[in-house]
Amino acid sequence: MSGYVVVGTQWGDEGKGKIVDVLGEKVDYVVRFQGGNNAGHTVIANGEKTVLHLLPSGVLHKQAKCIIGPGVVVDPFVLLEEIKVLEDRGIDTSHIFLSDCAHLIMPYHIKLDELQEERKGDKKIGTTKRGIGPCYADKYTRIGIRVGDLVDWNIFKEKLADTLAIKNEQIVKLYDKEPYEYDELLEKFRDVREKLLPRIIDSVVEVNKALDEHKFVLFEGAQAAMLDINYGTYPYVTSSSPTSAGVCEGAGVSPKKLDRIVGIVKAYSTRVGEGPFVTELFDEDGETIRNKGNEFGATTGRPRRCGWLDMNVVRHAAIINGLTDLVITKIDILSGFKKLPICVGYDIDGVMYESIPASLEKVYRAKPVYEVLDGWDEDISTVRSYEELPENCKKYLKRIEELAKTRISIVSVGPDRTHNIYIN
Ligand code: 2SA
Ligand code: GDP
Ligand code: MG
Repeated sequence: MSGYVVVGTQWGDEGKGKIVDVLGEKVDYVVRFQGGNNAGHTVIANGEKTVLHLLPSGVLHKQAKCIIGPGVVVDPFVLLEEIKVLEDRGIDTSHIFLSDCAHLIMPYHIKLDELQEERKGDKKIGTTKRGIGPCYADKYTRIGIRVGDLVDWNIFKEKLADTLAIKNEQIVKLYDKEPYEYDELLEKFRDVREKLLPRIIDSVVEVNKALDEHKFVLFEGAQAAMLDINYGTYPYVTSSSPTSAGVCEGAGVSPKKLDRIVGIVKAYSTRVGEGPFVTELFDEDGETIRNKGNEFGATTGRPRRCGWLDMNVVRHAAIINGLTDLVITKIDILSGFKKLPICVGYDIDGVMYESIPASLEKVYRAKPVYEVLDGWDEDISTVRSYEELPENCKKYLKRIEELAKTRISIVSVGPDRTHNIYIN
């Protein structure tokens, strides 16, 4: 069995897409298990940049069957556009499949995401406005429409009628906006259905069979632990579980089948959207990181908030995911800083915390407790072996391993597929 999981350990944008693409060369399957097109996963191969939102980041490898799993929420219009963009570039897309259990993001979900954010005013979450929260809400309220419902047009027509009646009531009564026209909406889905039908599969059966046959299956997380609906900084989170537990739930796979759980750690912290961020920098160092690291949302283009590495966050992720390995990314961006503070705990009202308290108010009051390491000046983007790294860079990496109690197996020193140091 080879079930391999890649998850974000911070607030997303750690470089999961890059690492999934790198590992994707050797795998039989890449499976997304949660989130939707709120994700922006960047892959740079042969000098060409591809930003993926719904498609698994293994898509550039023809041998890797790419599955959008049961726990994902799917905007079918975005999916078809993403597939078209690849096809226009001459990339084969015949290996892309979609679970019949995945839920459909409907146009009214996107509208409601916008309206809910507007209504919250300065208490807004800072969502990507892709309809993610409202779609998951309908799933759990049991009025969602699933990809599999598209297979029988009569079932789809009936479900759309039932659900639209409820959604229109919300849109009109709560927000005083125009209702959606049933016929118009239905018509939009006629073409979508035709195009998606050949890609709809029972992914649970297929993925479990592959694991039983010892095929290599890579599960690709979107977002990250601190955005987890249960264990993140609620309510400033996304509406799914971007953790190894999310794989079991969102791909229909037993925990017994997960062999390695790889946490991607950016060498510093970023966050996009609202919510507490204990090590956030508001000074020149923050600006330097944002500019050097090109820290802008891969889906919305929003500037990402930047700060020092927070090991309380990474430790939290290591525990809830059961991480077996760490991959450190973007360490090249830290070259040139004289001093590199690492947050090793929070001081909250005089008490030292080495975990993330559930109370948001406590996290807002937390002061970072830093251990300050010496930096290095060398450009490390051409380094390909651990031994060649500057001594202070090795010390930084060693300290991360100690604090997370987890080994580092890859260090990424640039955005390209080839910019990696492998550690045995
Ligand atoms: P949502 O849209 O309901 O999931 O938003 C809820 C919170 O989750 C955050 N979130 C993200 N954070 C980092 N990266 C994400 N993907 C894009 C990227 C983001 C972008 O790769 O850069 O382009 O802005 C992502 N998706 C969701 C979001 O900011 C909210 O805090
Ligand atoms: P994801 O959401 O976790 O897949 O990450 P994103 O793609 O949203 O953001 C990561 C950004 O960092 C992308 O622009 C990547 O091309 C880039 N990147 C990934 N790894 C490295 C690295 O080691 N060094 C540098 N300089 N850039 C990297
Ligand atoms: Mg991203």
